[in-house]
Amino acid sequence: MPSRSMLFLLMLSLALLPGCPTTDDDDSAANDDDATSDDDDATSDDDDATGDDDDATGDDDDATGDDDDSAGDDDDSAGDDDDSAPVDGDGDGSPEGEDCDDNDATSYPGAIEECGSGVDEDCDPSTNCDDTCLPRFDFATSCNLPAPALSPVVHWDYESETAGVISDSGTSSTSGTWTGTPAHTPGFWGNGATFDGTNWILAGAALTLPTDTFTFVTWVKADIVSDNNSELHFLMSSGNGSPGYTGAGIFLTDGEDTRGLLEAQNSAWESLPTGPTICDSKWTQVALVFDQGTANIYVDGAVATSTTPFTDVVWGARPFGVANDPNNLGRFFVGEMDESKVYGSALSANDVDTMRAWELCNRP
Ligand SMILES: [Ca+2]
Ligand SMILES: [Ca+2]
Ligand SMILES: [Ca+2]
Ligand SMILES: [Ca+2]
Repeated sequence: MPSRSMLFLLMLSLALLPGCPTTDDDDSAANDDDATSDDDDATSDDDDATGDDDDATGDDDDATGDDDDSAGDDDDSAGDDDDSAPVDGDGDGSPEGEDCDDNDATSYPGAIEECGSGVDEDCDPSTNCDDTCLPRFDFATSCNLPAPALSPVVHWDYESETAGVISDSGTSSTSGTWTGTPAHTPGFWGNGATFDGTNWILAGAALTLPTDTFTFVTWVKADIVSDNNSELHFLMSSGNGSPGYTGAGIFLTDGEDTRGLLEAQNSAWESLPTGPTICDSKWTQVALVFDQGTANIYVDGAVATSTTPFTDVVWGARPFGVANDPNNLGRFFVGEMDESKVYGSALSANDVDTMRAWELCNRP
């Protein structure tokens, strides 16, 4: 019969036999020094290597690419945000971060600008038509058009003048001299010119233009309630009235009405075609196009065509000018103009439209 001491030694030797598993980490070190896949120490770090997150610290310290903790951040490296779906607060299809106003479903990248809304619909502050008469303008689509390939005879941009003389970037180099005080104010494109009834600009002579095809076009902004309320407030004119029944021009009447002036001296013909109206105190494009007897007046793409039969214009000797009639200086214009141009050809409706769109898209 084994003694008591022999029994103790037997039990001790069984316990020390190799291969007998120890399932708990029963030391006091901070490492998990067993080989099982659980983290059975108490130090709150995950010190095993099995790839599962079996601690309680709330961070995802494995490398499996999933976000298996409960924190609100995406702390894996899989490239997707697997914590939560993208937020589109206003349901306009543009998620938070991309949408400039995720509480307004009318604003998102690529939306069409509503002019005068005071809202940046297309999420691009540089594209804005609020100061124009247009109801809306699609910058995303219209601004893919190329620049119109047109060479004006005269282009007065009103950016500045030297000693009261405004230079011309058109092919005729027709400079103009201010009567009264020059007034350059922020216009449609850079600076424009402001006319108060005591100032206007005249060139030294009439323009040399074809008698059967030409175009006058300018941006205009005028108070249609307070100003230009009588007849004949000239925007642009050339060769008008010397001798009588010569030249051409475009003017405002009764505040908002546009009209053309076409004179043919040989038969003492005069035609005063009526165009569309302008709106109040916002920039609008106005054009008079004469094309072999037909006169078209455009206001922001709306057109009125004169059906009055007319022959070629006869150019007289009165100088080209803006904001007054060189034949009668009581016919002044009150308001603002910018980018006034004359062409020695009849622009098409598409030419006029394309020019307006290009200038809207590219103005500084
Ligand atoms: Ca929005
Ligand atoms: Ca807007
Ligand atoms: Ca915009
Ligand atoms: Ca300008």
